[in-house]
Amino acid sequence: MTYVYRSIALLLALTVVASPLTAHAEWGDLNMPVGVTELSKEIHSLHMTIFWWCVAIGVFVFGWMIWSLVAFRKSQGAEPDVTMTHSTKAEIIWTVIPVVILVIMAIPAARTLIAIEDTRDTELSIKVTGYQWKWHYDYLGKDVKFFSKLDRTSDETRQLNSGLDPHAVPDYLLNVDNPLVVPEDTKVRVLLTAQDVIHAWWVPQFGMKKDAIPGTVNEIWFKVDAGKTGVYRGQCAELCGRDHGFMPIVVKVVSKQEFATWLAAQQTGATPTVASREPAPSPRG
Ligand SMILES: [Cu+2]
Repeated sequence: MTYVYRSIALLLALTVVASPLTAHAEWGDLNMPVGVTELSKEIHSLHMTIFWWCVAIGVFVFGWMIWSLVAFRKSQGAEPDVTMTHSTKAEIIWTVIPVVILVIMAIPAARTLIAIEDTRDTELSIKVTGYQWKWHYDYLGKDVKFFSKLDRTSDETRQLNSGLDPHAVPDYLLNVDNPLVVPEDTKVRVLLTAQDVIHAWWVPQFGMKKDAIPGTVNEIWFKVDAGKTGVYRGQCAELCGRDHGFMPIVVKVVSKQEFATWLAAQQTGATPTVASREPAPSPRG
């Protein structure tokens, strides 16, 4: 047994040595963010459920393995069993148990997948079109549409030999001229498509990411929790050419009241954001 105690002591010593290295890191930062939407929370909770299942399986399998290695070592006079070459009973057990575990895991996973695809009862639909290299937002049925592209300051600064200091630009390369504005506590359906090549609309805090493909309409939805107003940022997440890294996404989540005011202002053209129009159709049609 001295060997076992020595091993435990070594493990403890290693933990003590390693702890100052990890003390700085916020443990929560290592995990997937919870996000600010109904779906992102559901996805996070599924992720945690499966994570703890995996931890339990890992502890069981490695625990049993390590115990077997230690308890039945040669120095303790363990004799190998050379007669056992096949056991139908063992095979059935180690097949049935994992199958049962997978089926149990599939239940919450299927529930979440169904929720992700459920776009019923949406209160607002926005068509998002990816362009090289900007986004176009169209509030369906609201007569509000505009382009959203990298903000001018970032764009000027990023040019080769611009002589401008990127550190002096707030939210460098992460800001746009016209952010997408959506109300909190509202189920918003996003219809994704693209004009030229494949892009992907991704705001990590919203939990969902999907490709925007020319000739195809993909759907995602999000419902930002009440009280989670603010600015959320994202990126194009599908390599779409030279300026793929320069077409950020900014979503401004506001109260329902503020959204109604903003929408009305857009409709009457009171602010310049509606001035950006769709480009003329390409010669190919
Ligand atoms: Cu893109």
